[in-house]
Amino acid sequence: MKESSDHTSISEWINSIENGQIRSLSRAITLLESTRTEDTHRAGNLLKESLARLSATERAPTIRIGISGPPGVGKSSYIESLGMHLLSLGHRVCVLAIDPSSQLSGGSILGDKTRMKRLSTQPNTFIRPSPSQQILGGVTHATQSIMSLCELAGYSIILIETVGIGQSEGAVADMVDCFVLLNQPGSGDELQGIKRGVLEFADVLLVNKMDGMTKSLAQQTLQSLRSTSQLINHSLKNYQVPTLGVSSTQDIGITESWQAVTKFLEQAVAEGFFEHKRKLQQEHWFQKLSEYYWLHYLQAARHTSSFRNALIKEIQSGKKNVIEAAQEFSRSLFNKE
Ligand SMILES: Nc1nc2c(ncn2[C@@H]2O[C@H](COP(=O)(O)OP(=O)(O)OP(=O)(O)O)[C@@H](O)[C@H]2O)c(=O)[nH]1
Ligand SMILES: [Mg+2]
Repeated sequence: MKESSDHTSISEWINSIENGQIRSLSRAITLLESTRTEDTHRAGNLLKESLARLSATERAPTIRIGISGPPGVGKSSYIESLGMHLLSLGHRVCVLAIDPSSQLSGGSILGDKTRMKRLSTQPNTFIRPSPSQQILGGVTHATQSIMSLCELAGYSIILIETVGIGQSEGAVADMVDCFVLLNQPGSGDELQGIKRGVLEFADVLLVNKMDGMTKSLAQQTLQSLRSTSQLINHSLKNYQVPTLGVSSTQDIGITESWQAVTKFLEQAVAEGFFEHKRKLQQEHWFQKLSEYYWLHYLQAARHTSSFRNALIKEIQSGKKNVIEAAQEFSRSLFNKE
């Protein structure tokens, strides 16, 4: 009885998300982000039904674009400017922010709505700041689930802001159809510091702040970045990564940057690379979700297992070493009746 009434309310909930009710979408995202064990089951049901609904209807795929770059480079400002341009083209735009460092800082440093003043007041726009709490199992599996809900809500483009801190670009690149990397105007020496590995994730490279006092430095950076980018061996055959200058605050080069993104997407679709990346996204999502459920399982076991407490005592009294005990504990989880 409980299951069936839960099912009905979830169906209604999904209907209202599909009908564009922003509050329903926000509530669903909050549920997916919840770290409470009692919410996990309901979140799983909501997601399951949403995915069934998505695959039952024919719709053009929502395009997922990752916008990354170092802190303060102007990611939020660029998203504001690009978002306004996309609205003018008739798109419905969703902005998500993920903060790979939130597990360390415990706080949200991204998704600052005040940096997106124009965009945040527009209809056909949904902006979701990064979760302020640590999500069990990391943020990435939740972000992919949230993207599906936004797809259900009919957004045609999802822009994901993430701060670039080395390895995090790879995680984001695995979730999106196109990865845009923003660069700071800086000296040639600083440019040397940009890891080749990070550049290799980029489908489009931008140098921001091509205006005012920073314009000439930005132009120099653009020159050196152009020569570096020629060396990038992109996974899409015969693709030269476009490298452009923009000013997010002055709305300069925004249209051209979007043209570069669409050109990349067109070539990616034509060569089957888009489809290939979508499959990789699913594989990555499956992996992250499995880790998430496994962690849940482990946490539940941690609360109940007297065997675990006995093992800890054995470690503390020097009867067993940590490795032996951890292996024994993990095996016991598999072997449970
Ligand atoms: N001159 C100039 N300043 C810019 C431009 N874009 C952003 N800024 C400024 O750079 C600062 C940082 O901009 P944000 O858009 O918040 O940068 P961000 O990369 O989102 O920052 P975090 O989310 O904190 O990593 C702000 O003071 C912006 O006004 C630009 O095109 N030109
Ligand atoms: Mg920002």
